[in-house]
Order: sequence, then structure tokens, then C-alpha cells
Amino acid sequence: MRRGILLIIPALLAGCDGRHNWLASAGAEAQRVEELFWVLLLGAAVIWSLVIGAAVYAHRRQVDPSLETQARRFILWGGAVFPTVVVGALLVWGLVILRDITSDEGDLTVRVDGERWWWRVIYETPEGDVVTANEIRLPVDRTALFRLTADDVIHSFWVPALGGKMDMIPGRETTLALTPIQTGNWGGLCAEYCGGAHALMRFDAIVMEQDAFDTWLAAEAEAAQVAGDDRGFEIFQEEGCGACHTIRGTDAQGPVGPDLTHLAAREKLGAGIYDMTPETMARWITDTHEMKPDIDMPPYPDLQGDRLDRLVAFLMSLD
Ligand code: HEC
Ligand SMILES: [Cu+2]
Repeated sequence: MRRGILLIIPALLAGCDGRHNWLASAGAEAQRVEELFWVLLLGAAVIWSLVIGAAVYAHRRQVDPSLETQARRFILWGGAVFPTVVVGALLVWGLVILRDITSDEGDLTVRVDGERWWWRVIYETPEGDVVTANEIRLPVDRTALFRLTADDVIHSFWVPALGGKMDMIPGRETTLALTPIQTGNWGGLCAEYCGGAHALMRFDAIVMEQDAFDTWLAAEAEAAQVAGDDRGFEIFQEEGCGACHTIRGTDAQGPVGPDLTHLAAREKLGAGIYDMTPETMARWITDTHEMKPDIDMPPYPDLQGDRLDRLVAFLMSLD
């Protein structure tokens, strides 16, 4: 029996792969939560051992009536005063952490809107909003203030390696501050069941050096470079894709689905789930609901051959 329990532990820990591992924190806020976790865990282990030790001792010893007052004092201090002080101190500490990580100040502001089942991402810059989707890039050692909301149902925004999760609530704005301290590609996900494709609602959270981030953001702010006679773009419009998707700089201005202006610059396709390749792109268009069940994009099974190739080549040129 005991061995059975021990065998479960590695199985549980195996769920903590590198990218989503909150115990390998890559953010200042995650580090503080991790500290709290270890202090609680180790503190609880020590106190538990002391209590069990005292119980075993009491059970083994003969009752000695002359020690009655001493025993009462022990219960008062050990059973009432000590837990009150410890739990009170932990409460204050926890509240201070909560205040800091829900702060509403940051070096940059990113609005993220939870949609079924993808992420609308808007960087607020002095030159205006920069709209993108499904990938969030951040400069290292800067505090990003996230202003979160949702379009339809409640979602929860979570980058485990960087910090705690925060609900995204329709009609309300919640905030979350994250300060990444390590560059890398940290995975993010929706942590609140939100319907059919919930488990496939992910994103990349890519932490970069400030210079690289500035270059990336400047590129994202640009409109797409689409030639007037681009056959791929014509097919995009003929198929009605532009009714749902926006490609800035063209007359595709649909507000329903993810902004595709710099689609091919994203590392992943379909809200963090497939590598961005011509093959996955083609299948995304023809076998949409096999690629991601339940989504609000219609499949285009009849789009094949040269027409499909040209459309895919066009989409892959949007970098
Ligand atoms: C009815 C609206 C609608 C139409 C029409 C539509 N899409 Fe979409 N599209 C969506 C939605 C919604 C999503 C997000 C799906 C998700 O991940 O939950 C999406 C996602 C995508 C993505 C993935 C974006 C990313 O960030 O990874 C691509 C690429 C795409 N659509 C291309 C197309 C093309 C090409 C067409 C036309 C052949 C098209 N869409 C037609 C609504 C639409
Ligand atoms: Cu969700």
C-alpha cells in the first residue's frame, strides 16, 4: 500500500514538463508564490512531525497527575498561541504577495481578451494599439501589466512559469502583473473550463531581450505587405475569410477570428497547438474541425490543389 502511494508521486510530477512547470519559475511573481509554497510545505511537515511526536509520547507515558498544570500550559501555548501566531503571520505574508502580484502598474500594458478558444492580444503603445493573437512576447526584467477580459464565457489566463492565474470575466477587467526574469518560450493556457476546445486553448509566452522585443513589436505594428494582384489574397477574399479575419493594410477587416496580419511570424498555429508550417496550415483550412474540434471557423474541404497551395503560400508570407 505504502509503495503504491510512493509510485503515484513521480506520476504526478511527470505532469510538470519544463515549459509549464511553476516549480521552475522564470518570473518574479512565480518565485514569490514558489517561496510561499515551500515554506508552507516544509513548515507543515515540521509541525506535523512535532504533533505526531507529542501524541506518541503522550500515549506511551503513564499519566502523572502532578504534571496537570504543566500540561495545561503546554496546551495553551502549543495548541492555541503558537498556531494563531503562525497562521496570522502566513496570512499577512500571503496578502502582501497577493497585493504585489495584482498590482496595476507596469512598464508596458498588454490587453488580452479570452475568446472561444483563442486569445486576442493588444499591446498599448504611445503610437496606438498593436493587435495580434495567440502569442505574447515580453521583454525580460520588465513588469508587464495585463488587463484581462473575456468576450463570451469566463476563461482563466495562466503562464505557470511566470506567475499565478487570473480569471478573465466578460464585461469586467481584471489585472495581473508579470515580471519575467529569464528569456525563453514559456507556455500559457486557459485554466478555467470554457467549453469544447478548452484544452486546446493555449499560447506561447516568449520572453526576449529588450532590443529584440522592440524590433518585434515595431514589426507587429506595421501593416501587411500585400501586392494588389496577389492571387493568394484574392482567393482569401473569394472564400470569405476576410469576413472573419483582419489583415491590416488590406480590405480584409473581419473582427471575428484572430488577426492574421503577421500570422507566419507566430511560432504556433491554432492558439499554441501546431507548429506553423505549410502542411499544418493547409490541414487547418481543409480539416478544420479535425485539427481543433468545435471552433467557430468553418472547414473548407473543397479547397484543394493549386487554389489551396496559393492560399497557403499567401498566409505563410504574412510575417
Ligand atoms: C466564421 C468566421 C471565420 C471564417 C469565415 C474563417 N475563419 Fe479562420 N478562424 C476563425 C476563428 C474563430 C478562429 C480561431 C479558432 C480557434 O483557435 O479557436 C480562426 C483561426 C484561423 C487561423 C489560425 C490563426 C492563429 O492565430 O493561429 C487561420 C490561419 C485561419 N483562421 C485562416 C482562415 C482562412 C484562410 C479562412 C478562409 C479560407 C478562414 N480562416 C475563414 C473564424 C473564421
Ligand atoms: Cu478558455
